[in-house]
Amino acid sequence: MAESKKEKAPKVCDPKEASIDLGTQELLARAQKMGIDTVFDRAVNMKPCAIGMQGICCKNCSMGPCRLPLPKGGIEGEDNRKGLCGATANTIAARNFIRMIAGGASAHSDHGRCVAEVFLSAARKETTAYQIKDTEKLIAMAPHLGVATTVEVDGETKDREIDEIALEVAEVAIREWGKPEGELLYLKRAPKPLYEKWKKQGVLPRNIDREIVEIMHRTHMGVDQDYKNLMKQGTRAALADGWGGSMLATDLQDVLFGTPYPLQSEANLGIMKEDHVNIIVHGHEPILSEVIVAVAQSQEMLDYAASKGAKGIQLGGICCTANEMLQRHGIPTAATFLQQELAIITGACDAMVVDIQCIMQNLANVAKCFHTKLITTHPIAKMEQDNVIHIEFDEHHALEDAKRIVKMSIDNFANRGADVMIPPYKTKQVAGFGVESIQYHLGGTFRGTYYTLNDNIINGRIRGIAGVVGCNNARTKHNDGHIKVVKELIKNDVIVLTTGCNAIACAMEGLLTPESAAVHCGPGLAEICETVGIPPVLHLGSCVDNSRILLAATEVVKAGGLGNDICDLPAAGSAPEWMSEKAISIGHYFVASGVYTVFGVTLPTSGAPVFHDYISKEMEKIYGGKWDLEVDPIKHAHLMIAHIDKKRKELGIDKARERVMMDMASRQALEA
Ligand code: BF8
Repeated sequence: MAESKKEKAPKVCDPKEASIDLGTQELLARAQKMGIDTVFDRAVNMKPCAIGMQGICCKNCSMGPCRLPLPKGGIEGEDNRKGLCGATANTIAARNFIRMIAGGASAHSDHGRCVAEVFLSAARKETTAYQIKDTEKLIAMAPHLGVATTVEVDGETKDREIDEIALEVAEVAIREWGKPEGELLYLKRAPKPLYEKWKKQGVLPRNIDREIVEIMHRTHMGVDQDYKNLMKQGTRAALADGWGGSMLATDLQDVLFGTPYPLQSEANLGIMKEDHVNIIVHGHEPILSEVIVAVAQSQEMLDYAASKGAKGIQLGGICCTANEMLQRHGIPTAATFLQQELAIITGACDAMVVDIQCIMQNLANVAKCFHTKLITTHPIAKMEQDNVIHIEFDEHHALEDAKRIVKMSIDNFANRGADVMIPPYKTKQVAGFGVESIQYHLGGTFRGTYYTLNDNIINGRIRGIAGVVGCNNARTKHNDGHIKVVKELIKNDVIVLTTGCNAIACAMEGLLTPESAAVHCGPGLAEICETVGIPPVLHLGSCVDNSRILLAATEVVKAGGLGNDICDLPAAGSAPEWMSEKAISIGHYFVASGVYTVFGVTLPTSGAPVFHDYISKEMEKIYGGKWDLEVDPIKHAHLMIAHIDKKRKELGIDKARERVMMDMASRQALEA
């Protein structure tokens, strides 16, 4: 009888198979004992849709969804698959792919827009919570927006008032989202041959919003039905992200909150403290977290916490908010994307304050099992569950909002249950690198340039440069791909620039310390790290800070000896555990900037082999960069190393690993 049938209990994950991190394993076991499901368990119970995963399900009109499964043995001869309207597998996969670019580019760029709006308020002095902090960076970025930093007075050149520069920068920057004509101003920061390539291909973005809107139009039923033409628009929007929205977000944040500089901190859930009020800030925009940091460190709040029996206030970050608070203030990193539910499962999280992006809705369900206050703060990111508190954050009353949030967290300290379990694992990390600090560290005391870095690449101590970035994905073992790829690269003398959740994974593994070089690096890279005192993996910040990698690569090109364009460099990109649309946008602006870019897990293109070949083979002929997919982390790293070696050979430096310091004359000879 139906009633007597027992409901099958959902399966749970094997914690040891789910993550390489001990603390994560212990908290997963605790969650399972308490009957609380996490993303790791849900991944075991829900299989991904095989057709969607391959990129060949079209739901852009209500005659569908049309599904075009790829036959098991592949396709012999002509591919006759088509949807009701006749859309081919290539059209469908390309449309889906560029809609992902649109999603990612809009997330990064809307974040940038919010920063630009706050920047404008600060420049107009409409808010006291934010001020222009880094005037040097302001002066450095202004010319790229066509803003003069000097003024002629009676035939004499004088410095312009900082307030005046800030206001004009704010006004010009904000127009980049919607100006009616022209092209994005930052595109000219790219090496000239790259800019010319984009121009020739007709992919120079006009303004940020327009390129995203045009993707939505072109992928509407019955518009663009040529995968190459669709990818052209995907390229425009991705470039509008990397060299537009993201780059503006990074620059404006640096001017408002300070350009990061290397500092020491800690990482992993073990940073939470049983006798402190634990406030976890999660999301992406530093607009909120900057003020929370200031308020939580104020004497007023520390006294208030003490009055409630707490020894202090421990702030911790998750996802890219973690990276933002870390790189400017040394606030410890609590967790990667996949550990967010676990931060609450410690039982010690008095408040989790979230803004935008990468926030799982299940946090609300987990918070219901504990005393944790889950606070949403952004008008565009609310949750339907009734235990979620919404405190809308606004730059005009930022201090009051932050005080209310911190006070609420302190008041909640007393409501903690007895059963607290903070895993005792945390590691030291050095973070806060950027274009400016790499120049300082690797440029030598007197030079302050990229010459020394280039010399060491040319002489082979450093074999090449890798940008390893991106998310966690519950379909693959947490942090396993990140760590194996990065360790294999540094073992082979490839220096790694990292951002996002890869940076957090590396921090948790102890790879962001100078000492790790002696343990994990090949002899050349180990020697450099030891001499200069840097880690072999340089943490460049959050996902919008991937723009720092683009600019660092441009500086390497400018320093000479390694070709004329980013695609000439012995460099490669990687996202071993990606999951977000933002990763597709990032991947594509790297590819379109000339970088060979390898993704792990899966690519939503495998169901359309012709389209897949287009982005993973043909595209290299157009932009110098291309996509690739490799699930095995060691093979993944070796694809990157093989590409780096190919570039070394093309540059004529493949035999240069005998480590001779290059002077200017030898560098010029190489270029000739
Ligand atoms: O923007 S790496 S999981 S946190 S999307 Fe999200 Fe991915 Fe983490 Fe930052 Ni980036």
